[in-house]
Amino acid sequence: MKISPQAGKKFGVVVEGFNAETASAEDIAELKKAVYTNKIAVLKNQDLDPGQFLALGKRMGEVAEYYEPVYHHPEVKEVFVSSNVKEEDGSQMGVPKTGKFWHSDYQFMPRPFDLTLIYPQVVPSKNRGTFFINMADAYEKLSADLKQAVKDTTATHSVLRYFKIRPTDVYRPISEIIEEVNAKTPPVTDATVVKHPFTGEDILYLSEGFTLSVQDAAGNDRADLLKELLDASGQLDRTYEHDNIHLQTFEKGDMLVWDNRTLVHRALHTATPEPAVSFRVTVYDNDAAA
Ligand code: AKG
Repeated sequence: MKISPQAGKKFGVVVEGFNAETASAEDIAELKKAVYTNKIAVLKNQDLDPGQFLALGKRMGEVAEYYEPVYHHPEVKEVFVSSNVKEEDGSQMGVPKTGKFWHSDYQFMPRPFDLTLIYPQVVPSKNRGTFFINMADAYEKLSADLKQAVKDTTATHSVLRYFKIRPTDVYRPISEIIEEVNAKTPPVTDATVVKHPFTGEDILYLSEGFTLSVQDAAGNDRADLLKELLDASGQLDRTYEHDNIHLQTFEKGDMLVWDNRTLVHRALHTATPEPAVSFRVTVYDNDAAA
């Protein structure tokens, strides 16, 4: 296994010669360390079926099955499917166009995932890739005034604005769906700056997609501060040219493994109706949390 920096990129490493079937415990530990240190690892030349992909996830930690079954792979339910391709019988596997907003996975849950593994299956020829921002770096780069302002504030996160209407929701009143979402996944509040459980870095823990509000210590809503922080991090830049934004491209056979506590991401979906399918496995790393 050879791990080297991604040429010409802000962060991330390329991993060559990684064999998911024969990797030793030391290889897995080295890979996880590389991910926490460099934030993204691109594993080259992977050829795994959904069961083997799940098995790799299980070697990295505790695999979490997504809470909404509409995303599940029909045979391996722990595999989350993003797909805009209809199956031969006209059915839909997974959900189309997921993650087209800045977020980290499960940021709206009491416990977010530590690691995300994405394994593109059908790769469009144009506009493929995912934008990332390192929110530990974004915190470091805040002005002294913003660093002072964010101290002792909390941030509240919810899936509500990006919850995907399921086929079974058709003809249901929207008020009932909103009530269900809020009961099943009530908003969660955390410190706005959290410590990375493994690296100890300070992370600005908010996203344009999932963060509803920021409050000061007295409980006052600080919508102004939320906007300033999102803006400083690069999440409000619709040109995607902000210095903090990293575009991660991929080709068939690549698997991306990233540090979901530090990075926010936003999928770049093809504007043309090109087929795109990717599989995802998400992991709680109980070693890191210890
Ligand atoms: C998550 O909840 O972790 C997601 O990535 C949601 C993606 C989506 O529904 O678009």
